[in-house]
Amino acid sequence: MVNGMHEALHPSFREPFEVVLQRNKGEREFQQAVFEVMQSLAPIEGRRPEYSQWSVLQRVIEPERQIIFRVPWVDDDGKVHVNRGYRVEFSSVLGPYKGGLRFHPSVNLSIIKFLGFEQVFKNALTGMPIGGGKGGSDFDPKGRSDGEIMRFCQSFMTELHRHLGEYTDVPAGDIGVGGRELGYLFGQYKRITNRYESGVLTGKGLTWGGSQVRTEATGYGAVFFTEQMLRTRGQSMDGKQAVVSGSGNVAIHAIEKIHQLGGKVIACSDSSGYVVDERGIDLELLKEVKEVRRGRLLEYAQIRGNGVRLIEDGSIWDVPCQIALPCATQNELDERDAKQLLTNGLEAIAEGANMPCTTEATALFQSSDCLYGPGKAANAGGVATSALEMQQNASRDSWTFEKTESRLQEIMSSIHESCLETADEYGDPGNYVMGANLAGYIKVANAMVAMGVI
Ligand code: NDP
Ligand code: 2IT
Repeated sequence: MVNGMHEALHPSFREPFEVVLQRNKGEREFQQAVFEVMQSLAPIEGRRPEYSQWSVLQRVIEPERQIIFRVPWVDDDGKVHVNRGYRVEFSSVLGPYKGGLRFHPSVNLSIIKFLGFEQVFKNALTGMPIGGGKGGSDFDPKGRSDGEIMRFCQSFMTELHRHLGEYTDVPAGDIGVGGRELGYLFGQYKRITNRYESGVLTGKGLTWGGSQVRTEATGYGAVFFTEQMLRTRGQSMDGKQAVVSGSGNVAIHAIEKIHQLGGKVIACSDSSGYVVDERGIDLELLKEVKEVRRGRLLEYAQIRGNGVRLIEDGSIWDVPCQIALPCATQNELDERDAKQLLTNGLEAIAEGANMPCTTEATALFQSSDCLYGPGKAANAGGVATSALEMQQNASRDSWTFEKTESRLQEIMSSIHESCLETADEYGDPGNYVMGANLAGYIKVANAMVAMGVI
């Protein structure tokens, strides 16, 4: 997809991009993520000579360290399985490597690198002292018992622990890694190191070092960001019809916040299909099906009744809405979907997931009148609240839900402001993609220049 797109880049970035293609052959997602950032950098060319003098771009596209390891574990029947574990420590220029762990059968080095690369700039945008990294495994948690999940997490951490530390690398959750997995991971880290090092992982349970609002933060933050975008046009979420893809951690809490703000979410999805519920998604039922039973959306449709059914083939983006929040996975929304959404009167889209829109869909949204909040800005609330969790751990404090949520709101407003100010300053007002990429990049690049060639 990215091959042959050099022309879309400023001439000074064509050679570094060629290096990315050659050095990371076949890593489509990573190439796509780098291309998107490079596309946004044209306006600083010539304005920051120290960046080219110190080869900032050439250094920032190469991870500081990439770790790949074997994860052997035994299932309930005594059978041995071998998975592959990853941790890509991308940049520690603004703080310890920080970013989630993803357990999903599709995980490969390209996916972990794209996520780690985006994390660097997202984390910079939050204004918190955190670098960027990402990890995970091609382990498929679906259908596995608690015992199997625990043994897998213990084996994974047995290797990963030597690379972690509250000042070194601080993982959290992502797809397939939530409270249960983080508990097993933290337990094993504590056991191996004989240290109660709370700050080594975020997304912990509330009784053992976790922060209020971390569970809700990514979804809530994405909706706060959407609300901020709508406000620039004198509008709000109140009375809007929304579609949210996914039905995991991010989607559930995005739906919750949209409903709190007076909007109505009429569709959500999982990998088996999507449901349309014109009365508005019943959040209690969705939580029961997804979080308690760890079931499929089919169960939601069956219990909800009243004509709600699971649509197995087709695209959730065909459902007409004013607000769209893709909260499932990368490249889940393509050019056709974007066209359909725009034809149906889409007013705003914010990326709860990381890189959910293809390059072509992104271009279409940017050339339209629709408000478009890119993931690095819109879903930064999760990692920002992780940084608040680290802050509470470091001071052995714990804040109330209200205080933490209001800090999250402030951070999302400041990210929103910083995107708009940067887009203004560099000559493309209202371009949140350019604003987010540039604001994050400049912060990272300035620190890299200050620290010399390392
Ligand atoms: P969860 O595992 O809780 O939920 C993921 C949801 O997306 C599930 O409904 C899942 O369906 C669906 N999904 C995942 N992969 C696919 C796929 N390949 N095809 C179709 N559906 C898929 O993960 P999260 O909610 O935590 O993460 C969702 C997105 O948000 C990811 O892109 C993640 O990187 C991003 N994100 C997460 C943050 C966090 O704090 N958790 C922070 C910032 C971004 P099924 O269950 O059927 O697989
Ligand atoms: O993509 C992301 O920002 C996350 N999965 C959250 C990372 C974190 O460290 O909280």
